[in-house]
This record gives sequence, C-alpha cells and structure tokens, in this order.
Amino acid sequence: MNLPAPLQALRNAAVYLGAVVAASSSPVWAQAPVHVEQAWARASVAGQTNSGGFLQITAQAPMRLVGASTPAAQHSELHEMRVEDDVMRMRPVDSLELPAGQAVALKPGGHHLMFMQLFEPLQEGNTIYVTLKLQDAQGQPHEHTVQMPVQRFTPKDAFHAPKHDAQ
Ligand SMILES: [Cu+2]
Repeated sequence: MNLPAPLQALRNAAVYLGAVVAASSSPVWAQAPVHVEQAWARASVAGQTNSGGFLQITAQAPMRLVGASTPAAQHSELHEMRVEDDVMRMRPVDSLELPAGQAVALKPGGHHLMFMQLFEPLQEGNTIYVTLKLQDAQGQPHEHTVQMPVQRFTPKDAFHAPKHDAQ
C-alpha cells in the first residue's frame, strides 16, 4: 500500500508501539507471582488506629495469601468478615486461597487486610506500600509489593465485574 510518507511513518509508529505494549505485558507474569488491581486503603478517622486495605489478586499459579506488611503500621493481619448471631464480625484468618487465574477480591464486607496500630493517620491522597506475603503450592514463600492509594470511600468501579469472591 502506498501511503503518503507522513502517514506511513505514523503507521510504522503504531505498529512499533503495539509491539512494545505486547512485549511489556508478559514479563509482568514472569516476575510477579500475582497480578493486583484496584488496590486501595481506607482513610482512617480521628482516634482510629487501625484501617483496612482492599485489592483484587490474581495468581498465576495456585497460591495462598498468608499475610502482609506495611511500613505504615505496626503489623498487618488478614481478616474475614462474617455474620455471627446476626452481627457482622471480623476476625483474623491464617490464609486465603488464590486459585490460578482467578481474580480474588478483598473488599469491604469480605476478606480484607487490616493495618494495626498505624504510625500516622491514613489520609486521603497519600499512598502506602503494602507487601503481600504469599506461599506457592510447594510451600515456597513469595512477596509482592503494591501501592495502595488512600481513599475515604469504596471506589465506585471496584469489584463489579463477575469474579470469584472468596467468602
Ligand atoms: Cu479487619
């Protein structure tokens, strides 16, 4: 096809960009044990020393989430929410199964990360780093660090896609 030179250059550039995007999306899997989306932490309110972290995790191979840590808090726990005697309670759990290729949501009202004894209040607009502690099917430990923007409210577009909900 004979395109005028500028258009030809544009088309070549598009092809080149497409190649770059395609090439950069696969090494993510090669290096990271999990793919994380929609990560956010809840802003803490005055006097509150704990807060929650939420995200959607997809593991490449069967894996378990066994904990987390963040420089923002003294320690972090993996929690679940469940109704007991008509009261919503949360409690620590040891681990959460991450089946291969399935997005597992940690969300308000379900499993979540709990950041205990925050060093400073979590303020909207800030971002905290959270290291996920994982264990693969062979029992080998893995870590994956994500950024969690601090927000006051559950993002509107979060978790509405059909997905495995680990509850
Ligand atoms: Cu909790």
